[in-house]
Amino acid sequence: RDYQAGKPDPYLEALYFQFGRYLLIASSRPGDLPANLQGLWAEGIETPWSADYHVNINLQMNYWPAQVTALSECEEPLVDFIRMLVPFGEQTAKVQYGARGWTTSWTTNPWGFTALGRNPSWGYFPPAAAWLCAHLWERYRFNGDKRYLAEIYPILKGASEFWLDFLATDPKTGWWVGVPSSSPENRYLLPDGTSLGVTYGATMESQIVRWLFRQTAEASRALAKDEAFRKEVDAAAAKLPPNRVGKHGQLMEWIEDFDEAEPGHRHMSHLYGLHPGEEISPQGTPELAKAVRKVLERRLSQGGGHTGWSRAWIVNFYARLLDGNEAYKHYQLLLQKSTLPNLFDNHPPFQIDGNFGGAAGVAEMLLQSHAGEVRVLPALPKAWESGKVSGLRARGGLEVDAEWKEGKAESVRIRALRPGTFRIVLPQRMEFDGRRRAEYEISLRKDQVVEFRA
Ligand code: FUC
Repeated sequence: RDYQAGKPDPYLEALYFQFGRYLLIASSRPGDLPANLQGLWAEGIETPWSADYHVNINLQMNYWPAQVTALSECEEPLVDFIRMLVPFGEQTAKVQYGARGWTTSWTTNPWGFTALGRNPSWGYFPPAAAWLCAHLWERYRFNGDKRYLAEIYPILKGASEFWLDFLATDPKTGWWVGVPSSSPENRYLLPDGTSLGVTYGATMESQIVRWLFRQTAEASRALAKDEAFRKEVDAAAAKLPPNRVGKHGQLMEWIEDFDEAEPGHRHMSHLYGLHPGEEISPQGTPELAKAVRKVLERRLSQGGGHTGWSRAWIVNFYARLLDGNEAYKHYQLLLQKSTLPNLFDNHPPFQIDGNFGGAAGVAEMLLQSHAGEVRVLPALPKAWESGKVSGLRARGGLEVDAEWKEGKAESVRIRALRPGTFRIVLPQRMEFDGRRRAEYEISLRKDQVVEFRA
């Protein structure tokens, strides 16, 4: 209550992060089903949204903290669940779309439901399967296990085959687009004011499918197999619509520069390319990063971020924009406005995704490892003046500890869980091996530890 009234409480902020990890440990153990909308703490027989697995953000968000906060085992139920879905998704691809491969739509369940929902604006979302595949791929980036990669490769390939069959050529631009296509649960306005949910080539879909194609190509390269298919998906990735900036300076959510029917909508689907995707970043694509910021400002000025998971996603977005203070502001709002007295996330009603998304957001503020570099303390807010963290995990197989005082890093310790070459970006110039820099390219042996000092 004190925190909700504005009293600072760094202990509570740290506790919420650890509580998120605890909830994943308690609700997602090897051999079980994955954590559902309420983790496993659903009250009653008839539960909100049937305690199911929404896959247009919610199930995915549940697993955002798994790898980065060193809970890889807790992600096993998700991997098993995706494997279970594939044969059902193959039938759906064949019967509903006449396509190869597999797909699923906005929600699913332990009985392999992969068909469409009854309303196209929310019930129709074929990129969900490709989004789940991103979790399989990210897991490989953390564990580097080629045997695991060989097992999941057919799942990635099947999801890619679906899109190779399903995409159509836009006669105006020549781009390959999904048609019909939707931006989860949002609607757009035609010039005459008509509001519609379905279009073609929605931005989120192109981002997800582009990443799927690239992951599939990279997986085939890592396994040194399937060269012909690799060429096909590589070529297809280049034909998808690019990200574009619209009349408000915003990243366009749809293939045309439509306005949203609900400008403060909770889903910010077209920012997928920034997070959890990685094709947009302040370092790599500064113009698009600016357009992403515009989307966030517009959504927030119209009441966006009102559900717990939506607020949690915003923490992650600002962390990826390397804006620690803004990320922190939304972390505070998550705890103040969308958290119940027992620390469960409040959609409302109670829904667990915000707990997991919030914990992942904190990790994202302290360590990032996408787009080819490892960034230590990339979005440290002013409010966390001094502190320390240990045991975070980076893609490529690193374990990272850091300590900071008065907003400056004092020491950073990195241990390689397997050999590799890494580009490390520190928050400021720090000393390592007699050299003083903010960026290092380092090759590490397994179990090798490197330390950077202020
Ligand atoms: C998605 C969201 C809702 C809710 C539901 C369970 O459809 O749009 O806000 O979280 O899943």
